[in-house]
This record gives sequence, structure tokens and C-alpha cells, in this order.
Amino acid sequence: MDADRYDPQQVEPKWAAAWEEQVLYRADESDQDRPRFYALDMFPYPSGDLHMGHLEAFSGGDVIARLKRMQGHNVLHPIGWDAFGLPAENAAIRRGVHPKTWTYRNIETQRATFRRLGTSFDWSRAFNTCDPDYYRWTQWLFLRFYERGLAYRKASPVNWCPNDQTVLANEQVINGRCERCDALVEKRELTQWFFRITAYAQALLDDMEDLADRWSDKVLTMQRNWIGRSTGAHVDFTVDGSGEAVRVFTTRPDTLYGATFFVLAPEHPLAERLVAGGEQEAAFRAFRERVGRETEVERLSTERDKEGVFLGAHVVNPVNGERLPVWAADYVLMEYGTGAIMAVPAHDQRDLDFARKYGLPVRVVVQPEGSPPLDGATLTEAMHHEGVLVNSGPYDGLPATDEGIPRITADLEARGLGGFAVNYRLRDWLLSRQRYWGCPIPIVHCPACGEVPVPDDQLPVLLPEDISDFKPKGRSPLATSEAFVNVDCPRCGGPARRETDTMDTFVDSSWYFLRYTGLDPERPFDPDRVARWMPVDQYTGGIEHAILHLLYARFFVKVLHDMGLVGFVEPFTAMLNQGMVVMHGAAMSKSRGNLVEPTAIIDQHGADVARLTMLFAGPFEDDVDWADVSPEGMARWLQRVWRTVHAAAGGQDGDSDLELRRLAHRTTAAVTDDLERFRFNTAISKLMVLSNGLAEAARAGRGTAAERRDAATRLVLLLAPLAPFVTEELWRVLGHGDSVHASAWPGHDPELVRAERVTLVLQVDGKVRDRVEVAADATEEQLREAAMASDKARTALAGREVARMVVVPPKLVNLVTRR
Ligand code: ANZ
Ligand code: ZN
Repeated sequence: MDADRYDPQQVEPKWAAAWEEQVLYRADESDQDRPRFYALDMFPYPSGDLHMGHLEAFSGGDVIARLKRMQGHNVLHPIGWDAFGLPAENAAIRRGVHPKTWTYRNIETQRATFRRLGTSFDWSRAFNTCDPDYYRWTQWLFLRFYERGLAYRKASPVNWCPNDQTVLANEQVINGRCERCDALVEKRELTQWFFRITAYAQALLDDMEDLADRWSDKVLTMQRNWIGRSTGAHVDFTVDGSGEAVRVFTTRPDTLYGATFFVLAPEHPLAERLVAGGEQEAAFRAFRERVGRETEVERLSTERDKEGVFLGAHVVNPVNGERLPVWAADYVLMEYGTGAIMAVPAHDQRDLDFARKYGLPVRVVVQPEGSPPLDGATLTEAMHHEGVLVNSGPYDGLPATDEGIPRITADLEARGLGGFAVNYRLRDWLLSRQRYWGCPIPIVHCPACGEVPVPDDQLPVLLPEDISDFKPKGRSPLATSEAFVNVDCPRCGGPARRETDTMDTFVDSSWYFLRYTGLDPERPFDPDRVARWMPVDQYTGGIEHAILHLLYARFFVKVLHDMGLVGFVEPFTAMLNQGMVVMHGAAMSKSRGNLVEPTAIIDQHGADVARLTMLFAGPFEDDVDWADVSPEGMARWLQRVWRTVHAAAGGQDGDSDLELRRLAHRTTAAVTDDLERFRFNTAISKLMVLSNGLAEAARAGRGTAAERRDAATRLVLLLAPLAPFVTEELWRVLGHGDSVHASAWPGHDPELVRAERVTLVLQVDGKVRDRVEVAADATEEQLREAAMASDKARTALAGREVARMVVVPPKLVNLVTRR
């Protein structure tokens, strides 16, 4: 090919085909020598062709996989598709194409684009979560969870999206709206399937310690907040009259003497009983119904007026025997703690707002030290600072938090009235969906036997294909297929009905990384292979999955660990999250008309330029504004690299050029370091400096032919993970027969990398006193230190104080003493 002009459109398809033919990127199962490295990218959802977010994530992930391979690892870099999900049905409804057809077509489109991009996947392990060969095992895993009591069904108020006509997990409700379509989410009482993730709340928290430094603080904090651990106490109050116990959770047992009323969530079963037959019964029912329609966010909002109804009953405070009126109020949630609270208006703002609205008493029990005493009657803001207990019987005078909390908790425990308690914000994971395009839940409902699991040898429960109407109607489209629904009970053989709900697609993605270790026909995964490859060494994907997917996958792995199927408790040792790709600051979308598509860039400039432009745009974890980048500039640079390597491949010996050698080795060391820390953008700029230096040397005839050739070789090797096509072609130009991607990563000579040394002259009051060797690029700070370390200079100072230092980097430091 032309040494003056590089044509990616000619070169790229050639190498893409050759790599596939040579199965260059296949993970080697038989190799026991090389260290293994599992480089995982979050698998894509096939909603169309690959978008810019994919280009970014997979460009980064591919650099990691390629670098590790060249560094001598046996790399597993798999790909598959997260292929169940609502968009397929919505497309079916809008365009009349079957979800399956639409999905597999999009997968083919994305597969073709991945091939053009030259991503170094091991294609032999590819699968889609909607393949029966895959979801058979999703069902198998569900049944194992079911057997262990970790999958169960219960009636509960759930989030209902009126637009998508399906339930949503709490995690899928963002500010009271459906994560997918933005509709206002409603509450409905429905019987649904759940995973008991709350049983693993503490383990999910504790094991995060192992991830510190290898996951971003941001993601770890988001997970921690989502799990939301609070410590405090349970306290048992008794209903006045009946003596029935009713338990509260409080984070402030030290304020027990400040409780002036008691609040139940409207859904609390006790509320219904207390109010029955009373004059407030009708008002309470109307209130409960109104509150039931409100979302949690509305109920917890601090802006809104709190509302409640007196239930006509009292409870007794166990520590002082005081009678407290019982209310039902919207701001107390049934799903948190015990669904009941002791209200301490002096020290809790929500309780204070409520007390003022309904004229309930306020009693201060914690006084701030050193300021005038607070008065409950005039308090306008709840006092939640540190202070000393007052009005608290035997506890008066104790520092509230440090001594009050442990003392009161211990006393409650000793008297059998309560004790230390931990509470989590995390709820069980609602996994059932009333939609078609998902994994069927393998359960049969039998009038005689109840819930019956489908026996393993009858898996998979296949999605029925005789369904044409995917429109949401409040129940699963699967219910409309008689052939699917009617089934013999696996236990008694009598007529029974299949479960018609399908699973949340987050179930599919909670274990896919295990299956990549081998497409085992008999099991979800082979534990031996999993033991060899896992945990994942490096996981790359979007920050938008910081909570849901990562929490669920961590939960699955912990359960599998407890089942003895995997030997580790955390699936992903290290995590890298790329930023978003935006256009002029706004999200890209078709409707905004600012959509840029990866294929368009590949068509115009080739895949190398698409990848490099994305990775050069800024730090990988920051957002990329595509308006600020220049594929044209990157294309021009690659043309220069092309010509430079050609020029350096031949030519006559000039004088040996130490500077060129130093540049080549310094770049090797720095680019290695950058790539290992995912600083792709700075690695690229260092390669630009190297290519410029080499071009100049070649033009001026500096350096021996061997020196120039070595610099060119390094440039090509270091650029290979970032721009796999042009480097493969240039590798041939440099005379190699094998693939650059199977070549060893270059090392460097530490002597050449060490900064050049110069002589620093040390003066005291203008008189030369010493000469020392320092690095040519030493900072002022380092030069000052070198000066102060000199014995000769110190002797010359003879105890006098240095008033100031004159520093002229890197040659001179003058120590000026006070006169
Ligand atoms: C008495 C008290 C006094 C409280 C005080 C706070 C301050 P976190 O930190 O979020 O765990 N609470 C308990 N269950 C509730 C529910 N189901 N709905 C609404 N609020 C509930 O908050 C725990 C505190 O929130 C608990 O401690 C309880 O109020 C309230 F000076 O009890 B506290
Ligand atoms: Zn039966």
C-alpha cells in the first residue's frame, strides 16, 4: 500500500476478517502457564445499532483486554447480549414486528458493528439472555433461590407504572417516576415475586471493604446509601387497655422520655383494629385510601404538610408509664422499620411539624450545653444536636449520645422491653413483571398443591410464541395463551395454571458473567472453570448501573457462594465506570436531532479514528462532549503516524541520537503506566509527542537506522491496543509476519528513562560553596531540598538563618542570609 496515504476502509475489513479466521482473541482453556485475566464489559442491550456510549465503553474495555494480552496474560474478553426487556415489546406494539424478530435483528446489527470496530472478543462464548439455552439456567437458578426461601411471593403495595402497565422495583423509580418512561408511578396492592436480598444486606455492606480503592468511592457510597444501615433500638410499647405490645424502631432511644405521641403507618394492621367501631373509623378509612395512592417520595417530602388521624386509643411508654395518643400519619411508612414510631417532636423535625399542626405537646429532653435552656412550647426547630439529657428520670445529666443511648438501650434489654436494633433501607427485590419479553417464572399454581416448582428436567419453560397482542393490559400477555397457561400439575397431575409473570431483566444480568467461562450444556456454569477465571479482574461499564445491576450481581454471587457453587463472595474485583457521551452538554437523542452514530464515524474515518477520538476526548470517567472533539484531527495524526513509520522503517544511518532513544523509552514507561491506570487520553498525547519526535529525527536524518526503527517499533506496539488496525498493518511494514496483537509489550531501559542530570551550583550570599548533581527536570521544591542537604553550604552558613533563597532552575540556588 501507498507509503504516503493510509486507507482505513481498505485495511480494516481485511484485518477484522483475518483476526476472526485466526481466532486471535480466543481465551485459552488449556494454557496453565500464563496468568489469567478476565476483562469484562457490561453487555449491551440490543435496542438498535451500537450507540456512542457503547463506543466509549467498549473502546476502553478493549484497550484493557489488549494491553493485558500483550503483557503476557491469558485473557478472557467475552461478549453477549442482555436481550430481554420492554423496548422489544414497545417496538412490537409500535411497528407490529415480533419482539423476538426485532431483538435478534438488532443483535446482528450490533455484532456487525463490533466486528467493524475490531473489538478483541472471544466470540466462541457469545450468547443472548433470551436464548432458551440461557434462560433455562436463569429459571434453574430461580428454583434454587426458591428452595432456599430466597424467592417468594407476597401481596404488597408495589410501584405500578400506568404507562408501561407493569410493576417496577423500588430501584426503578426515580423521584417518583418510572425510570424508563418518566410516568408518575402509582401504588397498587398486588401479589408479586420477590428475591430476599435483605437477608444479605449486612454482607453486601461488609464485603465492600474488599472493593475499596478498586471501585470508585462514588459507586461504593451509592451502594452504601442504598442499603442504608441505621442503628438504634427496638422499644416495645403496650396498647392501653388490651396490653398488646407494639414495637417501634428508633435511632434515638436516648429521647424516650420526650415521646409525646405515637404514630402508626396507615397500613399498619393495628391501626385498623384500634379505630374499629370508633367515631374516627370512616375518616381513617378515607385517609388510608388517599395515602395509599401516594408514592413514597410524596409521603416523605419535607415540603409537604403532614397529615394524620387520631385513632382514639393510647399506648403506654415502657420507661415512665405515660399514656400517649396514637395517630395514623402519612409520613410513617409501613415498609420501614416496624411501621410504627414514638414521636419526639422536640428532637425530630417531622414530628415537630406534625405536633404543631395538630396541637400536640412538645417536651425537650436534650439540652444543648452552654446555651440557654430550650422550651418545648416555643421551639420552632427540632433540636438534634449533641447535649445533656433532661426530664429523663434516672438518666438526667448524661451526655445524650455517648452515654444515654448505650445506657438506655442496655436497660431496655435487661428489662425485656427492647434492645439494640439494626435497620436497613434496602427492601426485597421485586422481580416479577407483567410483560411478555422476559424469562418465564418456572412455577405452576395448582388448586390442590398450591405453588409447585417446575421440575428441573422440564426446563426451560419456553416463552409461548402464539401471542400477537403485546399491549399492556395490567396482566401479563402470557395469560392470553391458553396453550401456555393450562398445564398438568407436576406434583398431582391435576389441571393447573402456569405462572404468567416474567422476570425482571436484572435477573438475567445478575449471573451472565459466570456463563462466559464456558457454555456448559448441562449446567448454568462449570464451577471448575469459574474457579479458574473468576472473580472478574476488571469490569468496565456505565455509572448508571452503580446501584441496581451491581448490587443484584453481588447478591447473586453471595447466594451462589453459600450454595457452594463459587468460591468467592464478590464477582468484580475492580470496576471502571466511563462517563456519558453528550452533545453540546445535552444527552444525544434522535428527537433532539443531535445523534451521532458510531457507524457514521467508522464509515467516514475508520474504526481506529472512532476509538481514538473517543478515548482522547478526556479522562475516561468524565463525560465526553462530542461537540468538542475532532475525528478529523485524529485522522490526520494517524496519517502522520503512517508516513513516519514508513520513513523510519528504512533510511541511512545518521549520528547516534541519545535524545531519540530517551524519548522512545520514556514514552514506553509513561504510556504503560497511563494505560494501566486507564488514562487513555494522556497515553495518546504522549504517543503524539513520540511520533512528532520520530518524524523530526527521520526528516533531519538524526539517529542510526536502528535507533529510528526501534522508536517506530515502540510507537506501533504502544499504539496497538488503542488503534488495532493501523498498527497491524504497520507491523507488516516493519517486516513482521505475526500479529502485533500477539506480540510482547515493550519494556524500557531505566537508565534511559531516568531524567538527565545537570550540575546545580550552590551559593551562600553569592559565593559558590558547592556543586551537586540534580535531575534536569527537578522542581524548585526539589532544588531547595538539595541545597539544604549540602554539608558544605551548611558549614558556610555557620548557624546563620536563611532569609530567602534565589532559585534559578535547574542550575543555581543562592542562599541569602539576614544581615
Ligand atoms: C424517635 C426519634 C427521635 C427519632 C429523634 C429520630 C430523632 P433513619 O435514620 O432513616 O433510620 N422512623 C422509624 N420508622 C419509620 C417509618 N416507618 N416511617 C417514618 N419514620 C420512621 O431514621 C430512623 C428514625 O426515623 C427513627 O428514629 C424514627 O424516628 C423514624 F430525636 O425515633 B426516631
Ligand atoms: Zn397439584
